[in-house]
Amino acid sequence: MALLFYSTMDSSAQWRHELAKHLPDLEMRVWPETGDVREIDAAIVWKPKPGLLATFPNLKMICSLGAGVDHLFLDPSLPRQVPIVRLVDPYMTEAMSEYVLTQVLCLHRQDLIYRAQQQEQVWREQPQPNAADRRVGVLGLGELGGDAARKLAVFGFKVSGWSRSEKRLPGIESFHGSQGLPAFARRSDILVCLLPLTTETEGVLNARLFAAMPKGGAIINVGRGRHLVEEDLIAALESGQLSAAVLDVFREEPLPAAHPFWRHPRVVVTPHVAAATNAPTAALSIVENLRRLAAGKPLLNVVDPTRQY
Ligand code: NDP
Ligand code: OXD
Repeated sequence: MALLFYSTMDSSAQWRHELAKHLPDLEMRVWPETGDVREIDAAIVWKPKPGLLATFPNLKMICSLGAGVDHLFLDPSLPRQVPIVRLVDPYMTEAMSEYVLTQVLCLHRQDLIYRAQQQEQVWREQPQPNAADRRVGVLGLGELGGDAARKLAVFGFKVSGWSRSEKRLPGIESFHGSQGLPAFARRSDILVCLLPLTTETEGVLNARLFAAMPKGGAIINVGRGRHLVEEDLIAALESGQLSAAVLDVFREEPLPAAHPFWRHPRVVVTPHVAAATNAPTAALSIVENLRRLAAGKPLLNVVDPTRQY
């Protein structure tokens, strides 16, 4: 089997090493050294150049090097008949939940206010609600959102979640569909976005959603930058409708130097690090699918191209 590797990150040597540990006979070709394109059976890719995947006539599987697959659907010539699989890695899930818990706890314990007070040498106690009085809403109850929601509930927060399909998760109030979104927003003091980016979810973090949230609420966006309508966030922060935003993902990455988010006192910026792909553990998910492909068995973590996730 010949495998094509393409990534915008300089990680091919590490991936070659990790895959060879499990599949020593695997022939991995790193773009642009593809050799005979007819020999490529599978591709593992991150942000492939539009048009690239269509050049392999015998491609049988496309693996995303991340949990998200929106980077693939940007390609108008993506070969629609080829199954797409994505990364589901317990290590990544734990990392994401760590990030979400860290940021929710910082917002809950008013870290931004105390940091600002320290700058001014102000010794002032802020009223502090208990976790049980803080309502946290998680948009997206999949692999990542589901784990984060469960762990937030363990900390005692009042947790709810929003998904496309109806869910019953112990200790988590569940909402679904567009009809469930306003009620979900109304009970979210802190709202975490862990949705995939699709045509339906693009721009979901907008003025209407912010207006439905309790005054002084906060958002954490770890999904994708295009979930957020940036000017609506700035306006909601200026009006006091929202008190803070934690952003890990952006419409343009790296975030341009002149972008107002860098200097906004109520915005926390991190450089798309909430849950990075970790080759040693992520390789296991890819190896399992390569073995299944070779054996003609059903693939795992297959994306539904009509839903785009
Ligand atoms: P999943 O596919 O497992 O879960 C997606 C969830 O979103 C599901 O609960 C799904 O509902 C819900 N959803 C999708 N579309 C809609 C919709 N239109 N309305 C309501 N709910 C919807 O994805 P993951 O949890 O694995 O990953 C989520 C995203 O996190 C990734 O796509 C990626 O963009 C982002 N990510 C960010 C990282 C970072 O470092 N910042 C790292 C890794 C991922 P249902 O359950 O009903 O299908
Ligand atoms: C991913 C990401 O989708 O890192 O895995 O954003």
